[in-house]
Amino acid sequence: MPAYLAVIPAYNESQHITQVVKLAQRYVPVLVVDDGSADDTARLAASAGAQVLRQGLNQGKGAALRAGFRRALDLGCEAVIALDGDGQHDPQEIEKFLQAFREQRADLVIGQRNFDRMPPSRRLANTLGRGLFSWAMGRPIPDNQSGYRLLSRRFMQAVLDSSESGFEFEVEMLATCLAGGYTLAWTPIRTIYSGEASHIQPWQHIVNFVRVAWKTKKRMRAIAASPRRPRLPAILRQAQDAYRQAR
Ligand SMILES: Nc1nc2c(ncn2[C@@H]2O[C@H](COP(=O)(O)OP(=O)(O)OP(=O)(O)O)[C@@H](O)[C@H]2O)c(=O)[nH]1
Ligand SMILES: [Mg+2]
Repeated sequence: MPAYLAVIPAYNESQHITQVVKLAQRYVPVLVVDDGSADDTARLAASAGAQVLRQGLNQGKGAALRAGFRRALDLGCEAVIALDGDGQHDPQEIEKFLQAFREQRADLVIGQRNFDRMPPSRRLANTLGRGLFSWAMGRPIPDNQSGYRLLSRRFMQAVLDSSESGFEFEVEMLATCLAGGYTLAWTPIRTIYSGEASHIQPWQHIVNFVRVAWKTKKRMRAIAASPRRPRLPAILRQAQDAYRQAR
């Protein structure tokens, strides 16, 4: 039973998947969720040593991540590290996420990219997205679209009932984290762009992103308006967490 698992959602990633799996496996066991790829992604991932979960039809990155989280929960994992299969996330940084998890008892650790190192179109999209989503959350959120992240077991359980099946699942996850009182941490990561093809369909993404930002704004407003629950002393909170995890 592995304590940690890397979950890699992959859609037509035959060009990069072998290398990503081989590098990630140096640190943790790897599960690739092949989301209806039309190429050799699943076969290559398996021969590189990953477990492979195959979804027959393409269901979107969010749906693929949730399928991976369900498998990790069934395996009894303490946490998962999600990373992209397109080579934009350096698996050698997995240790940083584990360190933040252990030292800060974080439920969600997000790899923060440096927008200045992105090609102009991605820099613009990420900067606008950061502004809009920070407004929705009511606090600065430095990088809401980074797919390199660690989730604790209890936080995986908290995001399973999301209805977002595309890229917006990762954006909504931030609202679920802060609205639910989970611990959020950031770790700087390398920003890698080497001309990989993007699966993002710009117009569809913009519409969905604005929808999720608006939903988030309403969610955060409702929380601000509701009476505050009394905070338990830290020791009781830890006992409560331990009890929940043991269940
Ligand atoms: N399971 C699944 N994974 C997907 C899908 N679309 C993209 N992915 C995976 O999600 C990861 C990120 O996809 P990208 O299209 O590179 O998106 P991005 O990295 O946010 O955007 P860029 O900055 O343009 O690279 C990759 O590992 C893809 O294979 C999908 O429909 N299903
Ligand atoms: Mg990418």
